[in-house]
Amino acid sequence: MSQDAKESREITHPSIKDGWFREISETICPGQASTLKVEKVLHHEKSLYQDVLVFKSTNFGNVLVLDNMLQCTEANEYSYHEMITNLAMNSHANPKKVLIIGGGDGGVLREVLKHESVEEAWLCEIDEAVIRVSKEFLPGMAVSFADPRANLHIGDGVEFLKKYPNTFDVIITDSSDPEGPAEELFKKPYFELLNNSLTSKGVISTQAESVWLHEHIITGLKKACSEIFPTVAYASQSVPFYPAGNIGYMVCSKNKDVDVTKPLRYLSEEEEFKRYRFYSKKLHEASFVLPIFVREYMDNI
Ligand code: SPM
Repeated sequence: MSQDAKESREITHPSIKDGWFREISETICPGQASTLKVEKVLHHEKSLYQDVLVFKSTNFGNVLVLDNMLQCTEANEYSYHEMITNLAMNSHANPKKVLIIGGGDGGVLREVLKHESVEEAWLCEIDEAVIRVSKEFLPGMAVSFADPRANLHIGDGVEFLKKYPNTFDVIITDSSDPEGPAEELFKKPYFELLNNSLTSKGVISTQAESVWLHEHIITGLKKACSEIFPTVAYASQSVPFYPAGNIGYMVCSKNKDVDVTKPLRYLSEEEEFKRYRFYSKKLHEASFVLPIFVREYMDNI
């Protein structure tokens, strides 16, 4: 085959059929599949850790998919990244040193560095491929890797945490689902390490799946966190690109006197409109108000 023919050959992927990407997982979203219409596959590789796919969707910009599970769409990623970041950042009085575990696409890093108090932001991502493809295909998310306050470590989050006790004011875990490389990030020993790496009034947030689909994951996380942190609360939001249109976060603080459901720091409404497209003080507070069926399985843990 000539070089020209090779270059023009279309990339295909098993999760794409008849021009539609389908996210199917009998363990993470049993009996339900999210679909997005594909304009063009931009990149596919098997990295050291996972299957990495990027495609251009017809309506939602470029899309990152890891191990067949959709991570974010360019058009709406801000909804997830603003919430997972600011629920934690604004529950700390003065976050100077921040760590992101995972988050190789750079979306959380971008949001963390919007805070003037931040002197250093570290990002520990196990898979260099995620960072590399995000810089190429998701530039609006990867924009902050060039910030002088950003420090990048390619490696295992658990091993990284062991080396940095009592170091970070805020740690945000922006992981994929609890299968494959992220499995350990949903277990109690991981939260013990987070607790150990936080400064005295430190705060964490971690992606904690959907109230509609993942009762077993959420209750497991709440139990583990409640055995370690004096302050634990679950927040939930609507999101267009995850199954059931919903995603949640476990937010915990080492400070027993802080109420993470009410931000310690916030902007005027005018400033919020300049800085954010989704998060606001009001939405911070509202995201912790949970439906009765969720309180039934979570309140007594
Ligand atoms: N920075 C974006 C990374 C996204 N983190 C993944 C969140 C996964 C949510 N689970 C959805 C359930 C089905 N995949």
